[in-house]
Amino acid sequence: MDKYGYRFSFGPWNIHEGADPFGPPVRPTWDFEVKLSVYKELGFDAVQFHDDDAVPDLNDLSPAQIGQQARAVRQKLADQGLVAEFVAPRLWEHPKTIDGAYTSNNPQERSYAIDRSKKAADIARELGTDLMVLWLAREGTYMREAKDAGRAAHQLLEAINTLLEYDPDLRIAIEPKPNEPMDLAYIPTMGHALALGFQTQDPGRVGVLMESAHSILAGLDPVDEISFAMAFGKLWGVHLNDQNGLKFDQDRSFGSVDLRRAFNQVRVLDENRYWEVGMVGLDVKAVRTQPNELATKHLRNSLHMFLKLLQLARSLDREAVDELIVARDYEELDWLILSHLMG
Ligand code: GLO
Ligand code: MG
Repeated sequence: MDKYGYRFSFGPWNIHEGADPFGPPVRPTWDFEVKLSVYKELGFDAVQFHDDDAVPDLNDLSPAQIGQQARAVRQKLADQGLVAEFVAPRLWEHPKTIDGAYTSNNPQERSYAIDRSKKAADIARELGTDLMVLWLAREGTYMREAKDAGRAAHQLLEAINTLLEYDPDLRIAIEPKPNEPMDLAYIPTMGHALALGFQTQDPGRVGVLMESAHSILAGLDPVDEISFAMAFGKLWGVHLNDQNGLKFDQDRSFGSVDLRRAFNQVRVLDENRYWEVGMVGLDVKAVRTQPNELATKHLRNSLHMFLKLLQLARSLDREAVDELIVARDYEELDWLILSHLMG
């Protein structure tokens, strides 16, 4: 399979048991090793980690034990010819993160969040990656009066500065999302994430990760979110997927809802030579109805969709597009793109 220099990744959570808020798991849990064994055959190169995907129960372990377990995982990756893309501190499941992590109203809970993130940075180093992704899951409110958005911005800034200081080699990519699990999140869009990054003490080490469904949930176009971040050299990761309207975060297979929107995401990534800066992460979930033994097809479909759309992006008649732009004949341009996509 020719991947044109692109590298692809997903996280262990993308092979999942199908539970939703209204029903229990419908598929058995796959052992981590079993998950690792399917990456290569599906065409993937790298693994995305939550800190505890790599080191389960890390809160109960000493730094030495954490290091030892992380090194064992690195060996398992190497055995499969894989690498780690990033590590993300899981700051949304522990009782101490109920009211948020870095923006909790309780100072002890805020310091738990910082300590946990430092451990995630240690794990990233052991796994051989310098990238941390911050999905700020619970940094927001259900009740607006419960917190102060200005104070929250400073708390987030302080947390990121602390991590940058803690590990001088670490790069941080902020993954914005407007809602879910919170009613309203403090870092809902690329603009917010970039603004925060530029205010830190070392802006060169803070970038963003764009997830298609999150942009769509914010009422924005993922294509422009990609372009905006790339205009400043800040797009260090993507979570390509799809989303059918404004509802719960669906993590549908890439391109399965809106082909043209997916085509344009691939087109702008490629026009900006994304393969030189980051991996193509696919944050997709198999629908609940999928039988266990067929529960990786969403990953296969998403990767193949990217490659097919890449061919379409590269075979687009650019001269014809430019002529139509000069003539301001955007209806003809519309038809040219649709005809190109329909083949
Ligand atoms: C959820 C997020 C989540 C993150 C992952 C890495 O909506 O997309 O899947 O990407 O936890 O931080
Ligand atoms: Mg994501």
